[in-house]
Amino acid sequence: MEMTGRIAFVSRLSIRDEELWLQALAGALPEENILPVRKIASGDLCGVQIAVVANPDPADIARLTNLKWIHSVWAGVERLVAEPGLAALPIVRLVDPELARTMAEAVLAWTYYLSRDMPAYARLQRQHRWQQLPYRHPAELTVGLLGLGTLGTAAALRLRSAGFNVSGWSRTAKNTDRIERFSGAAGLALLLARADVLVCLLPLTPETHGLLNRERLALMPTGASLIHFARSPIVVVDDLLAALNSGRLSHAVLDVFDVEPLPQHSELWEHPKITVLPHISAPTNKETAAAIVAKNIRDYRSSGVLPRTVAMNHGY
Ligand code: NDP
Ligand code: OXD
Repeated sequence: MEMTGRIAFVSRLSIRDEELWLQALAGALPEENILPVRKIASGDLCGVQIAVVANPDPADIARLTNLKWIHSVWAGVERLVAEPGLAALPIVRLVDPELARTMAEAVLAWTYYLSRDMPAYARLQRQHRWQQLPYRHPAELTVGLLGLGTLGTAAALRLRSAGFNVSGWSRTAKNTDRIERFSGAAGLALLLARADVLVCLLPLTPETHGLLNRERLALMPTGASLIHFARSPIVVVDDLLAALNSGRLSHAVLDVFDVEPLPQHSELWEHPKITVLPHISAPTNKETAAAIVAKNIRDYRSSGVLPRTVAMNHGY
């Protein structure tokens, strides 16, 4: 096995953002030659064995005919997994404790936003109304976490430390201290029924696409809220709007959308029960991410063993 050769950076980012990534990667991996794919001479493309990618154009990856594996600097890899041309290539996704910390912070922040009734107080202020709503202690509320992976587990622990009750749902059944865990369709129904705040941190896969539809949203307690930080198609937006408009659900914090940036004409911008966030719940820290990519590539160079790869049969 040849353990040297160029590494291609393949992305559809702006030139500026691409430069920042290349700087961070060069700083973390000075012994490697990492170039944007467009700067690699066509005769040298066949020498590239590793691609570091951020929302890549599959056509660019197809030009790397001897690629051995792909390292995504994003945590969610649903587009790579769904790309037929890439099905045979091992994909490594970003697993970064700093990303998990940032996401856990966001989950706690927006859970407080809902539990301390900030959307209601903002409405009351606009109406010049002085009205005190009952205080709810965190221990009175249950947060249902869909997904208990790297990000979901960090969020669950942060919520527990803040005193919230936490129930989590994952594909495989596990035991975790102080977190009630569910799996399977029956488990999901039980979790939804007790979730005052539902937080979605699932990967987008064929199983999770459209998961939160009318029937499932109807299982949540009246007045419950949703925080969606994963991928838009997991929630059926029309069904969510119906649940908000009918008063079954009280509020939704959405960080992810079918089209990003959210188009100007979208009705979601003006909806009084929706908070629109521009995909900022967990911004990637380029330095910590580059250090993780560097470690994975160095380990591979020295041992020939790939880091943990995405399970293509499960889609995450
Ligand atoms: P992980 O792969 O570590 O965790 C995924 C979790 O979802 C696991 O607990 C897994 O179960 C569970 N899961 C997967 N499929 C199912 C299913 N069919 N039924 C029940 N549970 C399921 O992912 P991460 O925690 O790292 O990331 C989660 C997602 O967060 C990413 O895929 C991405 O879409 C999103 N994200 C969003 C960001 C943002 O800024 N908005 C930033 C980063 C990520 P099990 O434990 O059994 O495997
Ligand atoms: C994501 C990421 O998957 O930013 O959204 O890593």
